[in-house]
Parts: sequence; C-alpha cells; structure tokens
Amino acid sequence: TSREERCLEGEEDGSSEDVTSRLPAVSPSRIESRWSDTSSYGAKKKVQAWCRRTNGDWALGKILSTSGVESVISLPEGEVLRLSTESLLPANPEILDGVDDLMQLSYLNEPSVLYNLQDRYSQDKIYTKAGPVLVAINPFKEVQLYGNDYIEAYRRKAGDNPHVYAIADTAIREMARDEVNQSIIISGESGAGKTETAKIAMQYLAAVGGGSGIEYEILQTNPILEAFGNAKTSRNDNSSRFGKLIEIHFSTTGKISGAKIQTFLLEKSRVVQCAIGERSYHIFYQLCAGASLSLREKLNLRKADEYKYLKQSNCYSIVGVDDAERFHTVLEAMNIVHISKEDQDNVFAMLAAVLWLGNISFSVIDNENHVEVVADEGAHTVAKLIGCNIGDLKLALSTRKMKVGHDNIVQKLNLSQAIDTRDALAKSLYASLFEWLVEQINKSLAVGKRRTGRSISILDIYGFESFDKNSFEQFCINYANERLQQHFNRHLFKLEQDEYIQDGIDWAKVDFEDNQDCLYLFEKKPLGLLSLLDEESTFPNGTDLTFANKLKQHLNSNPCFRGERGKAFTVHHYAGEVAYDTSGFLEKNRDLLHMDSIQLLASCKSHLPPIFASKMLAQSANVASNPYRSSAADSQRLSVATKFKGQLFQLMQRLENTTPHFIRCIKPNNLQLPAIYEQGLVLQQLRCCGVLEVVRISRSGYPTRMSHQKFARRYGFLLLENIASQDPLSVSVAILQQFNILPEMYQVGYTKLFFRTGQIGALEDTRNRTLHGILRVQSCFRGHKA
Ligand code: AD9
Ligand code: MG
Repeated sequence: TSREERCLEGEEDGSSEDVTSRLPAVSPSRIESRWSDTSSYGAKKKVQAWCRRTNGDWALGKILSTSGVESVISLPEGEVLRLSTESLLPANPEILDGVDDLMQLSYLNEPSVLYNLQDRYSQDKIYTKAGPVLVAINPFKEVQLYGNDYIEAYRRKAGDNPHVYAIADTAIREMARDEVNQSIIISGESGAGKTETAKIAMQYLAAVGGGSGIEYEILQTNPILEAFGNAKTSRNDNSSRFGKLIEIHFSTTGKISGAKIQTFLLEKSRVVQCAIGERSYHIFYQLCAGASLSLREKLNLRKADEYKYLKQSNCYSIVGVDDAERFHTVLEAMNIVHISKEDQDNVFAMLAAVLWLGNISFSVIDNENHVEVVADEGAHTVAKLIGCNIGDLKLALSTRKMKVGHDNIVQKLNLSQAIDTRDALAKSLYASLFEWLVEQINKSLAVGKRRTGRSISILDIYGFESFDKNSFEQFCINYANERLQQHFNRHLFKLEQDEYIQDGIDWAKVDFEDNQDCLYLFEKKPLGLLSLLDEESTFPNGTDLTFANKLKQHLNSNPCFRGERGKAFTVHHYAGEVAYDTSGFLEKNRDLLHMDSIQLLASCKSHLPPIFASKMLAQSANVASNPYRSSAADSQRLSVATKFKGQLFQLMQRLENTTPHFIRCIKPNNLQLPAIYEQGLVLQQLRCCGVLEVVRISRSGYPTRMSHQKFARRYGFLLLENIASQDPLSVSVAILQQFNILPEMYQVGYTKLFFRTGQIGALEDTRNRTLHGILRVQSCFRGHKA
C-alpha cells in the first residue's frame, strides 16, 4: 500500500530505475568532479531551494552561489536575492511535483507541501492525500469530478486519484471486511467545504448502498437541515450553524437500512441577533418568499423586511439563490421524510411566531423603567400562533414570579429584562423546533428493531476558530476541536506504532506530541476552565469579570493558559493561541429561559409549544415542582458547556469504536472565489487542521521506508568497494556506512529500512548526479561513435 513505501514511490515506474541496472558502478566522487567542472551542464541544473519573498510567501529559487552563511538566489521572475543560507529550505526533486500523496515528498517542509497542493489545485485536482488523511481544497466552482460515471469508476476501483468517493469506498469495504463500524470525520474552517464534502460522501454511500429507497430519504434530510440550521455569514453564504453526525446503517447484505442524525450546539443567538451583511436562518427568508397565499394569510405573514429580527442585519438575499424556489425544495423534502402536512403547518406557525415575537414592543409604565407589552398586531399574532391567551403572553414577557425567603412575589421587569425575556423565548422556540425536526427526521429514517448490520458515520463539525474577538461559541468549538484532535493523534499514532512493531523497530525512539495538557486545562475538576465556568455561572453575583479573575487565580501556572488584562484570557491550543473575551460567557453558559416562559408554552393550545415545554422541564426537573423559585434553582439545569461536554464525550465514545477516515477541508481564499490560492491562508489552515501535524508526526518517526531489496537495487551501484556478501541487507548496510548515515537517523527493520525525514535526499542527490554524469559520458561516447 501507499503507506509502506511513501518516499520515492513516484519514481518506481520512472525510466531511471531501468537505466541504473544496466550501468556499471562508477565512483560518485569521480562523477562529482566531472559534474562540477562541466559549467554548461552545471548552469542548467542548479540546486533549487525555498526562500521567503518579502511579502512572506515562499518562492522556489535557484541557488546561484553559497558562501557559508549567505546564499545568492535567483527567483523565477529574474529577481536575485541575497539571503542567509539558514533561512533556505530544501526543495523536492522535480519528479515529485504534484504527487498525489504528500508523504511521497522527500522533504516535508511547509513550502514543499504548499507548492504541491497549489500545483494540483491549479489543475482542478482538489484532493490530495497526506498519508492517511484526505486534504480537500475548496474549488469554489463546479469541478468535473462527481456524478454516476465517477461513482462507478471508484466502485470498480478504476478511479485512482484521491477523492471523497475513494474514502467512502474504503469505508464501505472496511466495514464489510473487518465487521467494524466506520466514521468519516470532516473538519476545516468555515467555508472550507465540509458540508459539501459530507454530501458528496453521502451521495457515494447512497449510490453504492442504495436500493431500498431509504437512501433517497437520507439525502433529502440535507435541504431540510440546511434550511433550518444554515445561514449566510461573512465567511460562507451557506454556513452551518450546528455540528452534525449522521450515522448511516447498512444491513448485512451491504444495503442502507436507515440512518440517525445527531446535532450539536445550534447557534441560537442568530435568531435574535445577527451582524450587518449576515442573515438569520435560511428558512425564515424562504418562508417569507415562498409561502402560498393561504399560508400567508394563516400566519399573517409579511415580507422579510417587515420583521425586526431579519431587518437588523440589512441583508435579505444571497447572490444566486432563489429563496422561494428553495422553500419548495424544503417542502418536498419534508414530504419525503414523512413530515405530515399538519406538522409542516405547525412548524411554519412556530417560525412565524418567532418572527412576530421580534416585533413585540414594550412601553415604559413608571419611573423605575418597568414595562408593559404593547398589545399591537405583533403580540396578538404571537398569541394566536402559539395558541395562548394574550394576557398570559403579556404577563410572561413583563413579569417574573420569584421566591424571596418564604414569600412568593411577582416582580415587574424593566425594559432590558423584558427584551431579554422576549428574545430568550424566541431563541428557545427556535432551538426546540430544530430539535423536534431532527427527532421527526430520525423517526422517519429509523432502522428496524432487528438491527444487525453495521454503520458509517459522517461527522461535519465546525472547525477550529480564531478571530479577532473570540467568545463563548469559539470557546466551545475549539474545545470540541481539541477533543477531535486528540482522537486524530491517537489514531495516527496507533497506525504508526503498529507498523513499527510489525517490523521490529525500537518503538521508544519515536516520540509523539499530545494535546492532553490542553484538554486537562478544559476538563480538570474542580480547577479547569469548564468547572470554573460552571461554578461562576451558579453564583447569583458571578460576572464575566469575576470569572476571568478566578481563572487567573487558579490557572496561571498552567502552561496552556495565560491570564490577560481585564476580562480576557488566552489558551494555547494545538492549532495556536486564542485569546478569549469572557464578555457574555456566563449568560450564554446559563442560557436561562425563565419558568414563566416555560409555563406559558406549556399552557398553549397549539400542538408544538407544550411539547417543547415538557422537554425543557425534563431538563430542569428540580425546578418544575415550584413555579416560584429562587434564582439559584434556575442553575440546576445543566449549563450549556456541561451539556456540550457530555455530548462530546458521547460522540468520542462512539467514534472510538469506529475505524476513522479523516478529511481536512481547506479554504484557499476568503473571497469565496475560484482559482485564488493564498499561501498564508492555506498554511495557517494546514497547521490548524493538523495536516502539518500528520507530517510532523511522521517526521518525528521514520517516514521514509524502503525494503532492503529496493534500497540495495537503487543505491548498490554507488558502492565504492565490492563487498563479500551480495544479500540485500548486507548491501544496504554497506551503503549506509559508506555514506556515513548516522545511526540515529535510521533503523533496520525485518523487511524494511526506516529513515528519518530528509535522509534519503542526500543519497538521491548523489545517485542523480552520478546517473546524469554517466548519461553524459554515454551520450558523448555515442556522439564520438557517430
Ligand atoms: V461552515 O463551517 O458550515 O461555515 P463548510 O461547511 O466548511 O463551512 P461549505 O461546505 O458550506 O463549507 O462550502 C462553502 C461553499 O464552497 C459551498 O457553498 C460551495 O459553493 C463551495 N464548495 C465547497 N466544496 C465544493 C466542491 N467540492 N465543489 C464545488 C464547493 N463547490
Ligand atoms: Mg457547513
């Protein structure tokens, strides 16, 4: 397999191999001298190296001269630079240009990896392997790589380029062969192509495992979940605002028998608040644009720009997207996953209720800023849509029942409290609706009770995020990524370990880095980030500032943590440092919906709100018994971070029991445009999503492997002295000695030689020079004869 002899495999079929075997042994030193004084040839074949341009990009230059510390380099455009020799990085031989597995590169430095990916990307080869990982670079245009012909080719194993189809195919095969569940884990930053990649993988599984018709239903979950869970952001016109795991089940005969979807941490805040130029969830705009006349009337529906929640970001449409048309696609998809007409209407009523909630306004009634709900069209429509009494709605949004000592009191809310209460209700209505929808979909896709087969799970989860300002969302997302990264490391570590052990290599000499320290920082009890956050969230007087101070007090000695001025702190993540601003942390972690609101929903006569209410109550069982409760009781509900942590643990457990296949998506530019490859941006992602990590892991081990036979055949002719024994191992050892390869740079396995990175490069250079010399001699010779 490709893992066995990664290095130089690309040359296997090259003609040079044949040439070697026909040539007499020539001393490298003799050829060397001949080579260096042949200036014309020398000028043609200058050594290439990577050097940094002034803008920070890497360029491939020719070394014109080197005088110890300084080298003179000429760049392709003719520019000549004087640089310190130390700053140069070795370039790979041209024969390795555009290899489809980065592991085949002799030099695994960053510019070599970047250049290789760019070379392929420019030819629409958007997929490249990095050992066991598939790297996918977003083309931001249609590429001719998909569809039935391609699926058929990969199914017949005729497609040999790296591809999502190939990954999906391997998953299916390994599932059947090893009788082990599989997972396809897709990561990458926003807009990198995770969701598209997940769909491409699903498409393959559906085509190969289809037959019963359920596969069509599974594919139709995509437009529904995207409508309700995706939105236009500044980074991606179709950004998923939730994480998703879809588990596709197969019967023993290899046919798809059902599926189950789990979602993670939907971004609720978007429902009530979104930045200029972004949008709320697609479904709102689709509903406003595409609803039939009768539905419009029933919901008292207006145009999108008449709703405050949608209006605030001043963005209603997406270039190239017809919301009305999409609405019909969603309706159709809902029919296919068996969501009844009646339930569909219930769903739309909830959506309209959320929109109208945003239009509810308050009037101040006294000089303490207490408010009353204005009983206008907004309030009346909400009451009608959720099926409650307008009086109850007004009370729930403007007062709060409290228990103070032994007394039950009703407190009036001030304006900002009332607005928060209204928005909290809108957010939880939407989040509950989303959860409920996923449940309905799962019911429709449910696998029969006699589940005997296996499954392939596809994980499409938000990638590592580091912005100028990072809040609670980034905190959770990056924590999830630490967990996934550990899974990734452990798995690769294990793969490497198995191979070393198999070949009798001294395993102790290979060290791998782990991100365990950072995970401890998050998870340690009672003094970890999550515990401290929860603790502070339960204190009625806790604020973002007291939280930040507590972190500094307890965690400053942790190497992964650094307290910053004010309310900020920095975490040293595997993918780099991220500074978090704790503003809003406690509130987002508490995620309070007051009991008054839950009770309002429970009392509603329409179908969905009471269902939502009972769900919420189940999550806060202790609170339910007493409608008048102290504020401390609110916090007996699981905090958002703790709930997320629980979900993640569950997820990791599930993934642990699968054979993972990793896909790392890369965004080549921030403009969402084709054919633009920004080196710096790509490099930063390669680092973040662990591709360079894989490379680094291999580097800390012995990434270059070659069988004794191959090594002897390839370099044997460079031996200066005849050796007694001609067996491949003896020849190999003699070569290693002659070239003074240091003992710590290689290990001799039972069948293979294992080299540290770059070791084979020097040998290759000598071999190439020797061969070129010989070829030159031969052609001169032929010239004479002619
Ligand atoms: V986010 O974290 O959910 O904001 P994703 O999911 O990583 O993000 P997405 O899959 O939505 O990104 O891709 C963004 C856009 O890139 C898509 O809407 C497509 O326009 C484009 N894209 C991504 N992959 C492909 C592809 N294989 N072929 C063509 C693609 N276009
Ligand atoms: Mg996505």
